[in-house]
Amino acid sequence: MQFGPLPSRLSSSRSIVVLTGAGVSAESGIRTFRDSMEGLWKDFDPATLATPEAFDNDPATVTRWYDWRRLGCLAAEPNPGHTALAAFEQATVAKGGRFTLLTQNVDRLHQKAGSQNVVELHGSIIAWRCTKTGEEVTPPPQPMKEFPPRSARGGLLRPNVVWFGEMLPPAALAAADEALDTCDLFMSIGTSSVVYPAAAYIQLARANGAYTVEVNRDETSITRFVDISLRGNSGEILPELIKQLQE
Ligand code: BV8
Repeated sequence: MQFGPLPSRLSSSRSIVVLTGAGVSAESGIRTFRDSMEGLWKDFDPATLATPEAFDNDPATVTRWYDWRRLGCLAAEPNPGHTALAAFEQATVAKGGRFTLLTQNVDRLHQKAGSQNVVELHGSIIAWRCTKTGEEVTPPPQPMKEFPPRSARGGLLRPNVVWFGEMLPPAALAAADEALDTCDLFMSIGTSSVVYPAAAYIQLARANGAYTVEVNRDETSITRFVDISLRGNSGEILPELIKQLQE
């Protein structure tokens, strides 16, 4: 694959922000949200499942759906795209650079692949929390036995994800803003860029003069704003691109 001046641009960047979405985990067998064919939202309406109101109205159905997705995430393995991003971070930090991985994904595959500085903008489906005490728990890697599940203190357990209408974790927002303020390279990978505030990060990066790159199988609403948009699967493009950094 030919990437023109991009490998040297990535190699010379000193403060890198990468934003990932469900597309990065697609080649690990985890369904994306908005893909017309097999996307999660094709079979499930997010408004009826990924909101606090949905949980309040029908906690059994919502937690059953999340436990099904949780088990899929636990069974999944990082793909070459995840591994390439971990190698890119390592190479950047080894040269004294900064690398921040902002992910909208809740599957923790970036961490499984070895990425270190990961900011979970939308929380994690692997961790759950008691709605009574706020205590965080990590359920065992087996199907839950009751829906809705309850904590030892008797409170309902919910996934530690950020639902629509919920604030993102303040620490995640602060980390994202701080990294975006100083980045000289911003990469948006495998996201349809429709969910805010993450969808606005490209504009923040551009306003700060960062060089912007998109890697996506399809065109998105930000394709026209980036300096270069690479069309294809991130699990194929990223390993090839990162290999050329090291040549
Ligand atoms: C909030 C967790 C304050 C749960 C999710 C303006 C400002 C602020 C908020 C809003 C605003 N306008 C509207 C809002 C409200 C809302 C929002 O953005 N709505 C959208 C629909 C318009 N935002 C919120 O509610 C956020 N909260 O801002 O709080 C507030 C509150 C109320 C009102 C105002 C402000 C909370 C948002 C988080 C919601 N939680 N998930 C769960 O997992 O169930 S969102 C969900 O969508 C996922 O987290 C996911 O990360 C996110 C984005 O989806 P993508 O990751 O992009 O996935 P998608 O399928 O869409 O796209 C995949 C892409 O990959 C595609 O482009 C595809 O072509 C590509 N692809 C596929 N395969 C590959 C590939 N690319 C490369 N290689 C491949 N192999």
